[in-house]
Amino acid sequence: MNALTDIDWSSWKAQDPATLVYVVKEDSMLLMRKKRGLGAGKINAPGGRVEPGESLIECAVRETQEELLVTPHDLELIGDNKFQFVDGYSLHAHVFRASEITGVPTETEEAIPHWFRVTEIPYHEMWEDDVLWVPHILSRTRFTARYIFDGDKMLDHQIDLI
Ligand code: 6U4
Repeated sequence: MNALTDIDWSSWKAQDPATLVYVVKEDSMLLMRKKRGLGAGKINAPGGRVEPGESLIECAVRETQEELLVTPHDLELIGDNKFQFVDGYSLHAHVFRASEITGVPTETEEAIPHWFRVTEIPYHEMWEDDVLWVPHILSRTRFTARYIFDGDKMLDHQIDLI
């Protein structure tokens, strides 16, 4: 499996539903350097796997609280990313934009927070796909996307605007 066409997407269901939360305030975006878990060492947004019985919004808020000790407000769903890994793992990450937080972003055991100007987002330190769709968060363009990854190498992708 190394191409999108190798998969029957109509019956695809991720092993793990997950969320990502991009806080955008004025001309800055709140990101973080991940210390552990999937994508450790990379710059990413707060987020993680949905727990049993939890809604997507509840997961998005909880993960942001756990990872950066802030509470995001006014969450808007902007897109969703279906990641199929060649080792069989799969993750469906629902992408939210938030326009407000309460609290001060603080380092935790999971991550170190960083504000970046939206013109200076460090795509070279992020997952390979992020450069393709993080701009849609900034423009509030809704999207749905599918990817094949081998580890952290993107083999194929398709992003559709909706
Ligand atoms: P545990 O250890 O289970 O508590 P958890 O925080 O639930 O960890 P995590 O952070 O290890 O999950 O991994 C899931 C996160 O990885 C999701 O929020 C999305 C992120 N992720 C995975 N592949 C990604 C990719 N290609 N691009 C991206 N984020 C990705 O931007």
